Amino acid sequence: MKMNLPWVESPFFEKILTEKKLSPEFEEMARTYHSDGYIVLKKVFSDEEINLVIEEMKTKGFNEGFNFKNHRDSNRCQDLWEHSEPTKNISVKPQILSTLEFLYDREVVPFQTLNFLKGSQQMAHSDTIHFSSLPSRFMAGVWVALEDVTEENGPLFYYPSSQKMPEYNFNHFKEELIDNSYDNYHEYELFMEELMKNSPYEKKVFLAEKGDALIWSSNIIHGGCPVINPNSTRLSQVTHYFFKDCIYYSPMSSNTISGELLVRATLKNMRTGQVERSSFNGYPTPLVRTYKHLYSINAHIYYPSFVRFLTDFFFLFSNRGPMGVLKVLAHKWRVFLFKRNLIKKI
Ligand SMILES: O=C(O)CCC(=O)C(=O)O
Ligand SMILES: [Fe+2]
Repeated sequence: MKMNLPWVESPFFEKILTEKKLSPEFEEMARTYHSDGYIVLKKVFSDEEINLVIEEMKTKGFNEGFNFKNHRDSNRCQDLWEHSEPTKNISVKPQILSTLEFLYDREVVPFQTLNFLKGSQQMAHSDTIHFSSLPSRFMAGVWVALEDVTEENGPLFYYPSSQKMPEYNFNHFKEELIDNSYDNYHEYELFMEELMKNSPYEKKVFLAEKGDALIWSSNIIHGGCPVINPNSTRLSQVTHYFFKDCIYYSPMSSNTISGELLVRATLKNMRTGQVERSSFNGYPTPLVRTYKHLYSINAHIYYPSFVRFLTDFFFLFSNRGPMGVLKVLAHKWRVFLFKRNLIKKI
């Protein structure tokens, strides 16, 4: 029975597993991922691969003199891969990509890296608050130890099997019908903390050795333990992955009650360097911009196309300039050809 879910999260998992006729090793991997929501791959990366990344973190990611266009603070830098081949190589390592494609049965789209100097000490959360997909759950994270992790330097923690819970966002506990924003994030963290205290799930920590990787499913609850030794480092790299042919959005900045979603319009596929466009299972999706970066998926309400064109044009022009307008026009042209069966893929 096919569903709009990754097969490893499907209620028909056992049946699909039998049909796949996998080797015992792969069967075991799929079973663990299905039940626990994560798997550990030991020693995937060599010291050489990792030491190159550590060097780039020093000379680029955390070097104030280096011109870095993405977000960074004293402990965390985002999308170092755009400036660093070794960082990108960790994310696109064939063994990681093929494992993800085995688990999700769709082409994988690596789209974000985070490099940490020290333990993040982040409170419990599910990454689906930041990145989600439609069909849901086509997202995964890979956490890589760039040095050994102990109880001292703030290991990653996680709650096995917690991915089976619903995907919570602000609209599950806020009374008003609001547009969400980062300002509400701490409330979400407090909600999650309370939720996990009252849940049957048990906290585990990942005492990784340099070169180990942990693949986690989109909705597993995780965070960073307190750093006991304040002088310790905890060098690590996280990559977030989506999968092809989904609508990619951020629940944290969406209004999930009114169905207005912050659809990611600038998601860059690390494998191609190209923007990855949203679609629902490969079918073009009628997105109507309702306010700033919010979109409603709407096939029926009459919205004269010239009005849509004008509002989109002014919005795009003021946010992304003439090149942004050209790129969207090129995309619309491909959608036009796709609808007429003149091309197979958008
Ligand atoms: O590395 C950690 O401590 C947590 C990182 C995390 O939550 C993430 O990157 O999604
Ligand atoms: Fe996270």
